Amino acid sequence: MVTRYLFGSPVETEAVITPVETSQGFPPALNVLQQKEGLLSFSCKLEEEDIVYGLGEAPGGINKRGHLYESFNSDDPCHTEEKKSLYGSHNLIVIDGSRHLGMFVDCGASVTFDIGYTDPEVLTISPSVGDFVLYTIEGSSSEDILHQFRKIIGRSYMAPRWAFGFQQSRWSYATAEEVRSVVSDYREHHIPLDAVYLDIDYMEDYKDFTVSEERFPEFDEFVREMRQEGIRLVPIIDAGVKIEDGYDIFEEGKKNGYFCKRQDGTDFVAGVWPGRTHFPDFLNKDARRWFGEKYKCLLDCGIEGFWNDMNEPAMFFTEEGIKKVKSYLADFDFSDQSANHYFELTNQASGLANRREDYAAFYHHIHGKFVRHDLVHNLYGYNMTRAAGEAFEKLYPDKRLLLFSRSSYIGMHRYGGIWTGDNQSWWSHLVLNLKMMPSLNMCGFLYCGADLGGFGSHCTRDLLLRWLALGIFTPLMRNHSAYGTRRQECTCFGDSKAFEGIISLRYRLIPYLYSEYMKACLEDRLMFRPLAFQYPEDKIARHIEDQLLVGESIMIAPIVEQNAVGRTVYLPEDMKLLLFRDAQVVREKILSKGWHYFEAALDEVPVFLRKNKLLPLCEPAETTDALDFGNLELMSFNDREITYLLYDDDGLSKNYRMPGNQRLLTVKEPD
Ligand code: MIG
Repeated sequence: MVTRYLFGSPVETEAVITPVETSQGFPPALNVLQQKEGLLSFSCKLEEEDIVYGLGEAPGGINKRGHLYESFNSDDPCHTEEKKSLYGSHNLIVIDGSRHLGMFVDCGASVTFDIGYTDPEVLTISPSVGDFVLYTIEGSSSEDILHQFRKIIGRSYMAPRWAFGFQQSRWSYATAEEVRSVVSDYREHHIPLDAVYLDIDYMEDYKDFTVSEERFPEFDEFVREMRQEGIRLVPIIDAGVKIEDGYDIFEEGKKNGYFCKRQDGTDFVAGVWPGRTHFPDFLNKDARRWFGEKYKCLLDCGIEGFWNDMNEPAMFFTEEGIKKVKSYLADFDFSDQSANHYFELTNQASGLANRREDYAAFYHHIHGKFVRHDLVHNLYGYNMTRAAGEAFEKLYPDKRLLLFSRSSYIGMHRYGGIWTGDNQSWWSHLVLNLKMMPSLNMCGFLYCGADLGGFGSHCTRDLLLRWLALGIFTPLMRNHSAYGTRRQECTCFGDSKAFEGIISLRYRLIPYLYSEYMKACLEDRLMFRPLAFQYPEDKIARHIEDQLLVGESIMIAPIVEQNAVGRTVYLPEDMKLLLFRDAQVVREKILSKGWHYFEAALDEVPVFLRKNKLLPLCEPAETTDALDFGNLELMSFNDREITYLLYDDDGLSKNYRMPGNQRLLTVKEPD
């Protein structure tokens, strides 16, 4: 049962789209505290056995207990353990243990979640403003609660099937020639590949919806050429619009008042990649329609997918910030030799980016109201992606396009997916990728993934191989790396046979992964689940954080430690270990419920098949378009006749419910 509590008069976020009855008064399950005038906090006791799930894209474990989190979309490329915020704000949590209770704080401003951080036995939620909606969700289990939640926020975005292929990115492939050479390297090494990303350097001076004539001459021809190679190009779109006379996007936005404003009504200015930019007012529906339609120029060139970046929005500096530093420097007292004085000096300059003061210095026009940005900050990236999603719906009502975003809020899950931003080539970020998947699913984000191999820092061969061995299970499977780091394409680490094997296995798994993904979308369920959801009575399974169920048939237990040749795994029931090398099973073993140690070399991928479940595999191919779902090998470990519902559609249109899309696969009882 979902109950809605309204506080003050919040801006409508449209995260929840199914009407929910509003209750007067306070939620009975929570203590309501007055932080200060007009500001409320909600708290409740955590019992020893309670696990707290949720928060989507957040640092920390699957169990969020013990930490402090702040929902405030942040462009912070250093995702260390103590961080409170990342790029998305997904204010859903579920208490699971002594009781089952879900809470969703629908609020575009900062919200703090103290989940047993200050007091290990107390959970406190503190919105930074008095205007918000709180939903409580009661149910028989966490999965039941999450299912109810997903029902009220609406169906998740569904990516086209080609977006399940392997995708290669880098900041940047700056010329058509460079893209061609990446593609031909992959083809030469027989490593499957479906898409190549265009980062900011494809544009003319970082201007949205332009393509550099010099570096990508005859762009539509080039897009066509790549399609013939089986490759889709996916360009980046940044939030900031370059201020430049004669640039149509700038001129139109200025003329129509579509940019965010300062309090005095002038267009707000921030420094980002193109230099001085304006931010489109994505919270204004007219501006949203205008910006969304701009994607058409690239769609008309044959582009079928986009990634929206810098939409927290990220700012490198503002003129106001620089003025402040300048005046600080002008008054700098050289006679004061204290360390604090020195630290203050360095903080001044390094604190220029993404200042909270700057987020409080510009405004949106929302349904006739002038709303200060920091009060709706977390909705910005969501609405940029919504702008694109709504335009696609109009331009191509029956075509699925690829769309995902860096910054997000619940509600955006209806328009696109997420990549989890600027991680690093660190083993700990491989672990973070693993742990984030179920939390993202809980909040409705099913098409997601991390930069495989890590964005920042220099990646090593062993890290990339182990990371890909996890990445082959995530819907978005993209290798991406930052400017200045070592090249990270799978062809850059000597012998590429191991990469070919792991990525080919991904393609063999697509019938299963795509089925499980589509069913999860259509039925408002999770694709990645903590073990606790499937085995609630199993006290050990309840606390396992480095193994996940992927769909109904398999469990994964990735090796996430440098130099490890194997690892221990807990089986909550009898399972069959399938060890793949070169996309073939090279070892298989039925293991009984309990703890086991297994080994897997760098070129091997372990998959645990659940008893009486079926795993369909197709033949590998170099692109998703070449996969044959009609010719499947059925892996099973069964003592009775079993079936599997395969979801298989054209992968491109929106005819999800066609009767022919579901096919029952059967394996007979063994003799
Ligand atoms: O300030 O476009 O997260 O994926 O490669 C960096 C360049 C801007 C941040 C994105 C990253 C992308 C990079 N962008």
